Amino acid sequence: MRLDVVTIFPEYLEPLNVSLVGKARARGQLDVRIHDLRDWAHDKHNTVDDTPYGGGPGMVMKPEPWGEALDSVIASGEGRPTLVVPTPSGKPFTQQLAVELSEKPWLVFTPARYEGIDRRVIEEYGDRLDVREVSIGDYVLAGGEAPVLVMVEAIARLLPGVLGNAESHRDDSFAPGAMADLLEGPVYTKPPEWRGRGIPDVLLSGHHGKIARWRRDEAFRRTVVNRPDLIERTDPAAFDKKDREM
Ligand code: 6GU
Repeated sequence: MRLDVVTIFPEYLEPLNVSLVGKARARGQLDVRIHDLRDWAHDKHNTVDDTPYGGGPGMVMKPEPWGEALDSVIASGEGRPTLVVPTPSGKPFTQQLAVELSEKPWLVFTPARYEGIDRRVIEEYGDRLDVREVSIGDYVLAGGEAPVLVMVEAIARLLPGVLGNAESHRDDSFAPGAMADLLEGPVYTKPPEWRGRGIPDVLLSGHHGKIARWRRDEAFRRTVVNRPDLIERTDPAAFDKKDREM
């Protein structure tokens, strides 16, 4: 998969050199290209923002540098990328969207600072490309760079061969399947006693059926406490008798 990011803070994307995403790049599973938007701002001060029409606080990112940047990035590859526009006004970034985006060959991210990008840029590329305006949650960040880091990590770990073990995302919270819409439960490792605290006996029992039941109960309990909205939106048929007794 190819990923391009156009930003006024290329150094903000340096974490993409590290850990899972960094290793996927080193292995050639991900081709990540970071671009400085100011390379396409041609005045003396490399200006990329201006005051909003209609007044109001803050600044708006000018359309011309974005247009030149995106034309250049698009022309540098084969076919049409999917354009991912991070904005608190976008549709929610969910595991389902991460899966969908992980199946695309080429994504271009346009993290903005200030009050966002001149609307005409989104309209212009919306006529030519699949454009997704996406928010990572109900809070406001100063710019889209941190959301790009979040989205790229969520997408990259879904690519074939990026996670060590092919089973590693089967039980993820929000993964489709038997535990759909339940959060993951607690996990334990050695030592068997730490500061007077032991391990639930069932995990030491070797009884796989009982362990699976315990994990489901813990997942259910955690979901009721932390995310009752997930229980509400789930088809009651997804729950069994034991769940209902909890
Ligand atoms: Cl994608 N951008 C900004 N600036 N703030 C956000 C966001 C995105 N998602 C949630 N808050």
